[in-house]
Amino acid sequence: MNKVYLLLGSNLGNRQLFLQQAIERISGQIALIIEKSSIYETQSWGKSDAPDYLNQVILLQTDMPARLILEKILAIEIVLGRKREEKWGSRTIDIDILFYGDEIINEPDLQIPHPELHKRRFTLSPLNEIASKFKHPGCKKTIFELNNELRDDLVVKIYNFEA
Ligand code: PH2
Ligand code: MG
Ligand code: MG
Repeated sequence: MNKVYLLLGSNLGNRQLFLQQAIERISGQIALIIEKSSIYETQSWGKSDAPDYLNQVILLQTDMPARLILEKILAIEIVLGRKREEKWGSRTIDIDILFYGDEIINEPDLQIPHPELHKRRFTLSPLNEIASKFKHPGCKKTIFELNNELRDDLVVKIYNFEA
């Protein structure tokens, strides 16, 4: 079984509900979720005028091949109203594969580990909460180390739910 870490993100509509609906569909269609980080509210990275995101990292344990996981998450994104219009455009839901065990995959449409994860506080903060000892299979550093070396000034804070 592989440890698969996914990043969820939403900055349009009822953000918290989109994360919750993504989690329900992922656990029904891909694999049971072993662990979830807190939800973080994060400043938009790459596009400063976009609304703040909610981000969350989840851990699955599965033998499902990475490509099949990718197909399923793309289908879930579409069902939850994702429209792809511009790079880094606002979205109801984005689901990214961060790690697939210690595998390194480099294909045009599937790159694992996620090639930008070490540069982004909105990814490393939730990841560090549940996977600080996990070693990045490319650079061999732990998430804890990557998080300490990170230079990203965008604001990332734990989100306090409004009931
Ligand atoms: N996703 C992006 C681009 N920028 N910024 C934040 N805060 N959170 C994201 O999930 C995010 C982003 C591209 O996928
Ligand atoms: Mg993304
Ligand atoms: Mg994506």
